[in-house]
Amino acid sequence: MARLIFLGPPGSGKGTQASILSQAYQFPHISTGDMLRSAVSQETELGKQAKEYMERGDLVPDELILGIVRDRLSEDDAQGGWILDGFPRNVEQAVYLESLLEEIGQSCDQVLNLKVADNTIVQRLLSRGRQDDSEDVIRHRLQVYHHQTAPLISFYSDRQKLTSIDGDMAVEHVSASLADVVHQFKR
Ligand code: B4P
Repeated sequence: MARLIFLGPPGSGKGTQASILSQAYQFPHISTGDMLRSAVSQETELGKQAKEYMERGDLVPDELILGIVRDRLSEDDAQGGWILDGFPRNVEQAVYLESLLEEIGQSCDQVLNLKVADNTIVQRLLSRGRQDDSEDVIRHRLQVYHHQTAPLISFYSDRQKLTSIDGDMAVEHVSASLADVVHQFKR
């Protein structure tokens, strides 16, 4: 088992790589972005509240996201390990996660930080073409990342939990680098 967190700018390949690792090791892939997009498409109360933030490229408010992560981590399939993709996204979420994990007797094994340059990200996301992938929104999401999410690099580095990986390689090369790291932490 392993408990892993993916960190990185939007479009760095967190979802792509978390999905590959999840299939290889049979840990659930918990993506807050996927959970939010599903809530938006099903027009749930959460989705209605999250929609405008996501369309602008802002983080949705913490009070909308913390409860769904708590509920998801308490499900049966998450007791044997998990891969968190897109959470935490700011220091408040990281502090919340730390105390939640302590409360449920778990801890994160390693934080995998995917490094990709901003200009590469803009090109990647423009070609993906999701609803929140227009150039203005992508640039705003990058600003949000640098201000709110990038401080988590030192947060987890201070806790000796961080491994940074070059995400600007072909998908299979990034996966191979990640597999080498995960191998050390898998129990
Ligand atoms: P996310 O769903 O987390 O989206 P993302 O950051 O854009 O994607 P990711 O890094 O996973 O990239 P992917 O693998 O798809 O968030 C979307 C929105 O939800 C946020 O803006 C926010 O509003 C909200 N949200 C989510 N979590 C939140 C939280 N905790 N708190 C508050 N708000 C939250 O890859 C992108 C593209 O690159 C794909 O097309 C892929 O095919 C391609 N790609 C991947 N790897 C590649 C490689 N090595 N080379 C070339 N292309 C590659």
